[in-house]
Amino acid sequence: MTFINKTREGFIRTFGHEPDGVVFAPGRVNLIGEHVDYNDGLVLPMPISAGTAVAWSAQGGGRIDAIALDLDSARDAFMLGETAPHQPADWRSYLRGMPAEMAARGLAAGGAKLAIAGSIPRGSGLSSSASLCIALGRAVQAAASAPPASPRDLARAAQAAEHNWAGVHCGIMDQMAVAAGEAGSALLLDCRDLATRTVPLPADWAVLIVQSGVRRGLVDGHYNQRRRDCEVAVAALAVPSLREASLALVEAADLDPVVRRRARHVVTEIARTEAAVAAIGAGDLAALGRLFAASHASMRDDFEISVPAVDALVASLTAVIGREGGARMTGGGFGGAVVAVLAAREVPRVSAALRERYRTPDGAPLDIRHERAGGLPPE
Ligand code: GAF
Repeated sequence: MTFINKTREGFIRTFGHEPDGVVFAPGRVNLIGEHVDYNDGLVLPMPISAGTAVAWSAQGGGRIDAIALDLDSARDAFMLGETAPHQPADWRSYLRGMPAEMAARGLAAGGAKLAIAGSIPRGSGLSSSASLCIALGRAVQAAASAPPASPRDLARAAQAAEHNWAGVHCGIMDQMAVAAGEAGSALLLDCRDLATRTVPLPADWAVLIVQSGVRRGLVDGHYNQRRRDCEVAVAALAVPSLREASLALVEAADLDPVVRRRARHVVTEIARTEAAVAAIGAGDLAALGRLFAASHASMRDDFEISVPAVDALVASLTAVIGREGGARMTGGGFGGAVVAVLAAREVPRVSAALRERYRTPDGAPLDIRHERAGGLPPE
């Protein structure tokens, strides 16, 4: 049974009737451009086949009744406009926050019964929360019989739900990738003005997503601390944002050593993202591999967001891929998934060799997902 059908069946089991519809929003994997979205930088995420499905039916009176099918069938119910953030932050933060932030921006959100299911491993750096918010936004908008809002408007509401309802001061990359990305292609997003360009991957390339087995949460403070470090750098360098800072300026300025490393990561990562788009356009897997290696080293040494298990996985994957492609940690950091780009014909060999070389910290079987250039329908 497909994921969409399972969600529909869960709705029927819960509410006793057919839903009016089922919406889907993907997760995303970031190919390169990490922790630069909140510095007005360039990022290159790609939607993935795993995501969030929401079966919905409209109900009057502005009431929301929701079930999280794969979170022990946990329930939540509230009236639109009369709800407060859930403490501690969990899926209900997004359920309550997304319609509220939509309403705050003049986007229609109607009362609904909602059955929610997700296929993205949580805490893996693949944007399960942005996927949840965009899927919820599409569902409550459909329940209000409203025409679809623009991807930007939906993305901004979802970002505000993270900030104001879950306490994560994230950038806009994940929400834009999920709302505006095209399956099987990367999305070059300029976070200064939200301009987007679809960057198709060569059809004979593959993207692999491998779970390190270390779960992380963005709410644990590290993420917000990195953001504050960047703000300190911006103030000390007297630039509007780190997008406007050069590497020479960062190296010459009188900065605290930690702040200098953070700024150096951001400035060099933005340049690597531009170079990666050129490498993809030229079909140059070796050049892209070198950029991935430099990006991972920068996250490990300058931004200090990697962990030993992730470093070990990146090293193993890089070794088995060889020159034609590369691997790096993806997402907010401190665990989660690693992304690799390589020739599609190499996927069976690389997967088998990696299973020989890398053991997850708890000994669980290695989770390797293959995203094809050109895309696949939702799982
Ligand atoms: C998380 C955040 F939500 C994004 O905004 C981005 O900063 C990313 O970490 C790091 O690139 O996914």
